[in-house]
Amino acid sequence: MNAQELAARHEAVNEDAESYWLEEAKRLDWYSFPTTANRSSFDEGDFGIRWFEDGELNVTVNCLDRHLATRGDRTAIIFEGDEPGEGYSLTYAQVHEEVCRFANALKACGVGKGDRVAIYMPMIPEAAFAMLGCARIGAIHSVVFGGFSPDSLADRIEDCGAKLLVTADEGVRGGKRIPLKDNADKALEKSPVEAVIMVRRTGGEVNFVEGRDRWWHDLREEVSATCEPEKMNAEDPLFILYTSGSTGKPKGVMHTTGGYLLWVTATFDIVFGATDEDVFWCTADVGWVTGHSYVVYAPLANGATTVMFDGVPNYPDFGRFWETSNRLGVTIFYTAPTALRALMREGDEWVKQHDRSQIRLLGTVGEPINPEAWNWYHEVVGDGRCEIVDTWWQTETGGMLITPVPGAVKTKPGSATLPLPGVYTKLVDNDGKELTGPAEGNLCLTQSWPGQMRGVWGDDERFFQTYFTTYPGMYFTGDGCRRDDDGYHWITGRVDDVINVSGHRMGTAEVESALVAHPKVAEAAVVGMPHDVKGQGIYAYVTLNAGEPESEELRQELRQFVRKEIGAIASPDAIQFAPALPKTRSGKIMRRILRKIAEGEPDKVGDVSTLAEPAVVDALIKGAQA
Ligand code: 6R9
Repeated sequence: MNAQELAARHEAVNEDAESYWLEEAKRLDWYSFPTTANRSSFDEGDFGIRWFEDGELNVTVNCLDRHLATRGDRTAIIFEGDEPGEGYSLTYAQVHEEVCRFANALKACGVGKGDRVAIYMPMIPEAAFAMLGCARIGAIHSVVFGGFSPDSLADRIEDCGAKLLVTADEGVRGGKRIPLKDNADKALEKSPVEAVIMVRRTGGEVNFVEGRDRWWHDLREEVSATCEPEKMNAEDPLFILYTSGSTGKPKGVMHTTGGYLLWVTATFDIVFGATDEDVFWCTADVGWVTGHSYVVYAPLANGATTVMFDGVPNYPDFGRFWETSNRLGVTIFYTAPTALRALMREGDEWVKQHDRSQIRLLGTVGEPINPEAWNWYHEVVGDGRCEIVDTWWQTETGGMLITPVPGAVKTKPGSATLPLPGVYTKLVDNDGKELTGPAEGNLCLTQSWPGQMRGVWGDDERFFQTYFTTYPGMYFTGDGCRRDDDGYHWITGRVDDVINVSGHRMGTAEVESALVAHPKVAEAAVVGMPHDVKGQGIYAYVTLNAGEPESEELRQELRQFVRKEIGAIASPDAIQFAPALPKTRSGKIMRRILRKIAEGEPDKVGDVSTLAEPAVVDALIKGAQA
């Protein structure tokens, strides 16, 4: 897209948003085309997010059926396993058949419209079949990242009331096996489901519960290869995806059918512009929103070829991304800054060994990209040839909101640049006062967009409370942002109690509650710390029970404990034993102080006079682990 075309879009949506969105809605096939677009309000009195509310469609018809006539033989999914070259391709016709079969298998297990299905899977095509199989029949999927612990899986199954779980015998990552079914069995002891569909991935030995568990390969043979799609209202739920927030347990972010699909379809087209010549590789796992939107839904809705990668960037060596890109003919590559930083420090040779001349566009997502990593991506990976799109968005936003549009927006290393058409940002100070011109503040969105989340599963109040009360009348992203002279946006990171570890969100409250569950721990406070590769690491201050000796072994034990409670991504990078935590006289932990110490800037702790015991701070500074 060129600058004029992009400007025309901005102008059109600014002038008459209703018409613009109804025109955009033509990107999709509807049973019943919507007569209205936006019917949303961020205000307390008539709060609600609604788009295309009288439209009817089915997501899988858009992702699969409508391509069959013209591109049934075109590759839809290229699967690349953990071992280089372990994989295969599937055409649109093949994926269509597998999805119909999966949908019928779900039905055979008693799943119907509106039922919830939990998916705990490796990055194999069956994960996409399961997601799309749900969408075919109007069931609501909730994918749980395969790296999460049995307890985390159990919590999510229980919260959404899943009727069925889709899993695999084992996963394989970096040559190591991951006991998915064992984990699932443990989770199901706590939160049972009626039925389990298990995909054979490794053939490893697993427990099988008669009457509850079914093998996918058996079920697949028993069911028909055709399945009538369910007509869904645009506002019927499509999926729930749990994500961490400032407080409490992860919340079930709910997305619906019409608005979400339109948003991911349009943004994929505008930003990546994939044509029949392209092979698109987004390295995210389907356990995260990036995997939902840009591995599965958006590429397929656009009839593109998408890569599903079940491995890691450093296996069998640090050249994996570039070796595989070359072998599969990848032209558009989309990954997280943390992966780039990890590869960058291994040296350029791993990149240069492999021909990358077919790659035309590079993207990043998940966290701020530091200019060094951006430049390395641009110069070394892209040979200075490819544009880079630094795409800012969130689980809550469904798809990209602030990003360069190739050909139309000049990039600056480290900036996500400008909002897409129909996205309206505002920076405010902590009192909610609008900041104009170049400024740094809290990033808010003043108007709804089709891909916006519709609610927190099972807790309507929490949706409004979490996002719309800090700055009334606006959606608060939880991110800080600097806007420069050109109006470019530079995301500075989370300003709430969310830590972004390797592009994955962790709530400090979650890690704290895991730590205090340990019998030797009296109290814990968790903050983010700068980390060269992960972006942010987890820094935990732990107060032990009286008389409990501090030791390196206990540190290790606590790390393991959190890993077991939540998953490896939550394991603290640093643990400081703290005889006491800095608290106000009313007992509130002063996180600002803990953050500064963890950031290695103890001289910036600021005013400590309101603390109940100011001397605590000196003790903490002496014991800092940074
Ligand atoms: C898509 C995704 C959302 C948080 C978000 C922000 C950070 C994402 C970013 C970025 C700077 C970018 N984030 N993309 N920060 N530049 N291009 O990552 O969703 O897992 O919900 O995380 O990630 O802090 O608020 P999610």
